[in-house]
Amino acid sequence: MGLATAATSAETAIVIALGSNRPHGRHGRPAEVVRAAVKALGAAGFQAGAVSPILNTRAVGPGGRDYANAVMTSSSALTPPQIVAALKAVERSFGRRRGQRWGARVLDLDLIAWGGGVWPGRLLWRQSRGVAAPHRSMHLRAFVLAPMLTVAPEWRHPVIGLTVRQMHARLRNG
Ligand code: PH2
Ligand code: MG
Ligand code: MG
Repeated sequence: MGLATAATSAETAIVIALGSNRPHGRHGRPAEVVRAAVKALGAAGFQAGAVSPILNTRAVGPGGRDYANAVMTSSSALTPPQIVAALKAVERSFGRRRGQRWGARVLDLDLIAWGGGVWPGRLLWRQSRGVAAPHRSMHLRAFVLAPMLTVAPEWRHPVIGLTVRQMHARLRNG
């Protein structure tokens, strides 16, 4: 499936993106929040395979503070909706509340890739509005592709057909 993570046969290699652009009362600055989140994800059943460097990135979208962004590989036997529910529980444990505006969040955890799988299926992937894997806009986001280049450069997007390396190059070349 193109990820370096060792997965048992019942499990699928996954990629999770981490982002923070607000300090946390206990963990501190966004980069420390991301580091703490990798540990919390391990405790929640998503043991880290490879973790990218934590990059400082300009906020995309409504003006906000810079983000600390990273991605990590893991593996899971859960379905994407179950994985996303578990990620939301970790976000809540870091104090994230629904309704926070887009530009400011103490912790954002997104499911980016679910092996070579497509959820909820190839025919529905583009238009469905619920959980999707791969993440619907991962191929457009440098703050996902740049860290992913360091841990899963050869992962191939099962709908778009390009590797992370190719998607990243395409972004840069406009
Ligand atoms: N996440 C967003 C919106 N904008 N910008 C950066 N640089 N990094 C993010 O993780 C990010 C963002 C919504 O999830
Ligand atoms: Mg996000
Ligand atoms: Mg999110």
